[in-house]
Order: sequence, then structure tokens, then C-alpha cells
Amino acid sequence: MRPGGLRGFLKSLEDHGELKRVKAEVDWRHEVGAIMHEVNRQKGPAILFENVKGHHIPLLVGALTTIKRIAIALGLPPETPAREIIQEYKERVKRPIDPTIVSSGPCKEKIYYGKDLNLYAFPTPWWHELDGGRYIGTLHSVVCRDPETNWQNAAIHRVMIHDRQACGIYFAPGQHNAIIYSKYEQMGKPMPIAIAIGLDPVCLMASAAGFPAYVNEWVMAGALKKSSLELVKCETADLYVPADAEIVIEGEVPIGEKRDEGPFGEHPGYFGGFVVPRPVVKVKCITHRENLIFQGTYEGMPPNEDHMITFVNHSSLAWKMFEDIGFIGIKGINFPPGADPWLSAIISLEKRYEGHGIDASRALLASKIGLFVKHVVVVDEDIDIFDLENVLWAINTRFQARRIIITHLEHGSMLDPSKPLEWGGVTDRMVIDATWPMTHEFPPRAEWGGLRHPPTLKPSQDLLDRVRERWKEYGIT
Ligand SMILES: Cc1cc2nc3c(=O)[nH]c(=O)nc-3n(C[C@H](O)[C@H](O)[C@H](O)COP(=O)(O)O)c2cc1C
Ligand SMILES: [Mn+2]
Repeated sequence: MRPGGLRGFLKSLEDHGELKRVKAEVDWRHEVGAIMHEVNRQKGPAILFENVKGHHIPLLVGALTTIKRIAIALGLPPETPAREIIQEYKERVKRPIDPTIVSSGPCKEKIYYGKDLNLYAFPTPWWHELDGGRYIGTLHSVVCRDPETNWQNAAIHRVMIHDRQACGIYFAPGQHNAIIYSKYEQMGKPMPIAIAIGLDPVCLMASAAGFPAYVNEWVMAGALKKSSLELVKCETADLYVPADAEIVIEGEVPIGEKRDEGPFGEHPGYFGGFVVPRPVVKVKCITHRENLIFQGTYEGMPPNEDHMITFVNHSSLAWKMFEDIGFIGIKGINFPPGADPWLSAIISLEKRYEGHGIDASRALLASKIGLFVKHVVVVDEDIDIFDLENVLWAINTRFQARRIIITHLEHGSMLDPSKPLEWGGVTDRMVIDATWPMTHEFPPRAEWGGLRHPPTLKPSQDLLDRVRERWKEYGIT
């Protein structure tokens, strides 16, 4: 396994030539974002900005933008193909590993309260020129506890600085922390919150993953890491964060007090939704490591870091979800990173009955993983779901538009710009079941060897074997 924590991961990245240290002075205002736009376009390395204007704290961006760096994060050989990573991830999360509570840890090396609390102390970029402010929380973990069940939940939610001691947070509807916050609102009590920045990448992956309700993401981070995560208790709340976090911002989200948050360049590749009053985190305590490293991500055009993490998270967990519910016939799922994996999925199905594909899409759309997914394509198992032209070929040759399924007034992403802003999180959804039909209109036919559809053009196995045997003779390398 690779060495743990953000620092261990950085060392692994550096050992594999996947990290570039930038020593030139860069401006947190717009310049870092523009540099990352170019780095992402070039599929370049992770960048450690060592000289951010006005700061002495280094800034890490783009740690997980490529499948190679995700493999390194999971302690796999860097060249492991995506489909093997997905399979491995799916198997690891079947073996949850409880965290270990420790009495203290490096994240407590410095502790600040009162007038010493200053969110501007960190090299937070103003990522996109049109953003509403400086986003200190872009790739981190937000920890809350359900007041009803005591379940602790960790997730990524964007965090914008309002002033030295307050920041705004975006809990999308349907997210676990949004539901937990609504319970505090009902009780009329402020919600304790912890924002941990600079984490082992498995913590980030687990926080962004669609595990079901009542799952503690730190248990799943342990499963992904294949070892127990060390946690420490926060100074001001009954919340637990990774002991080796670089920074922990502790606070409370008051009830009834909201401040304008956004806009922000978001995962669909556009500016995100309305500027609306959203919950505010009042900072009570900040702890951090000595010689801390700050981390963020340049959100925006797919495929970037969010999309690569989400591609692996969703593709693994949706597949596992089908196994958990005993759903027959699923051969794999792809949430293509470059298409925005929050919005669409392709399911590979060994079809057993008419309507099987639609059932599969419904199970996915009803799960936590499908919270924002609006388009699902289902294909037979002979189609390569990672080859989008092959998927389109299936749609073109096995599907008729009259079989499309469109539903209205469903839950979707507020950030999807294809619908009026006023719709908020409401969306239409579409399922294209491009598997061969099995209805009475498509009876098995003798001329097709008893199939309901014409055979795919491919020489018989016997003929192919004979040709392959003679391959050297042909002199075609
Ligand atoms: C980089 C990144 C940024 C994200 N930003 C937000 C956000 O601002 N608000 C939000 O509700 N979800 C955001 N998400 C998605 C959630 O983290 C994800 O859906 C997660 O599963 C939610 O946690 P939960 O399953 O415990 O509800 C983001 C994900 C990533 C990878
Ligand atoms: Mn959760």
C-alpha cells in the first residue's frame, strides 16, 4: 500500500512523476484557475503551487484528475485500466473497516479561537472570474451528525468565504447533510459542523460517493484504503475527522440565518444555478498541522478532478448496489467522465425478459447514486459501455424512438443549465433501453438461427480460429 494521508499520497505522486511543483509566484485571484484550465486540457500533472501571492502555505490542485492518479490513490499499479479499478473498488467496499479513535493527531498541532480565527489565512483561489467569491471548500469533507440516529455523515459541499469567520455552504436537496440540516432546522437548533481539508484521497473519494443513508463514510474510506482510518474528535463538537487532516474548520450552522452564496463554475461545465441565500457556517475553531498543505480543485469543464472521482465512485457503487439488491444480469456500468458523470449512465445488461432494462434504470435512478442522473442508456452485454461510439451504434441499430421513456417532475441537479433556473432541482428524465426487443413483434426466426434479431456480423468461431492459426503465414503483423 502507499503511504497514508495527503502527504503520503503526495510522495507517491512524486515517485511516479505525477506531481509538478510550481515555484513561480501565482495569484490566487483567477490566475490559479486559468493555469488549471490549461493543465486539465493538457491532461497534465497534479500541481503543488509553492508560492501563492501573499501566502506561505502551498496549494495542491488536480491531485486526482487522471485515472492513473486514482489508481495511485487506491494503492494500485499506476497503469491499472479503469474497468479493473472499478472492479477492485467494488470488491473493497464489501469489506468495511471501522475507524480507530485516537486521542490526538497532527491536525491539532495548531489551534485557533476567537479573534485569531481567519479564513483568509489559507491560499484560497478565486477560481473562475465569474465566481461569487473565494471558494475555500472545493475538495474536502464536511462532517455532520444526525440528531435523530447519531449517524455521522461526511460529504463534499462547496464552501465560499463570506468573511474572516463565516462561510457559505451548498447542501443540494436530497444529500444526506441537507437532510440532517433540515432536522436541526425543525428542532430550531444550530447544527455543529466540521470541514476537513487536506485529506488522504480515499477520504475524498468516500465523501463524494453515493453510499446509502446511515453509512459512515469514514468506514468506507477505511475499506478503500484497506486499513483503519485514524480519527480524532473535534475541539468544539461531537464530530470525528481524520487525525492527519491538514486543516479542520469547526463551526455551527445557525438556523434562520442565510447569506447569498454563488455563483460558482460547476461540474456541468457552466456557472452554477441561482445566487440564493444559503446556510452559513460560523467558525468557532480552526486547527491545523505545522507546515500545512492546502488543497482545492478546479471545478468546471468535464472531465476534471470531480468527474474522474465520480466516474470511479458511481461506476463501482452502482454496480455494487445492483448486487446488493440481487438484481440479475448487470454486467457493468459506466458514468462517462467527459459527459459529466453526475448526469448520465450506461448500463450493460444480460437481458432476460422484456422490460428488464427499464427495471435496471429505475433501480439506479431511485438510488442515492442516481440522485442527479437524468439520462440512462441500457445496452446488451456485447456492447462495450466504455466505447461511446459502440454505445451509439447500439442505439442506432437496436432502438426505435417510440420506445424512449420520458418522465417529468423528477429530482435532478439544480446546476443543470438545460432547464429554466426557476425549476430548481426538478428535472425531466429519459431512459433509452437499447437492448434488443423481446416482444411478440420480434419473434425468434429460423433464418436468424432462432434469434429475435439478425446475427451480428462476425465470422463464425471455427472460421476465425482457422484464420488465426494461419495468421503468421499471411505476413500481416
Ligand atoms: C468536487 C466535488 C464537489 C461537490 N460539491 C457539492 C456541493 O457543493 N453540494 C452538494 O450537495 N454536493 C456536492 N458534491 C457531491 C456530493 O459530495 C456527493 O453527492 C456525496 O455523495 C454527498 O454525500 P452523501 O452521499 O453523504 O449525501 C460534490 C462532489 C465533488 C466530487
Ligand atoms: Mn452519506
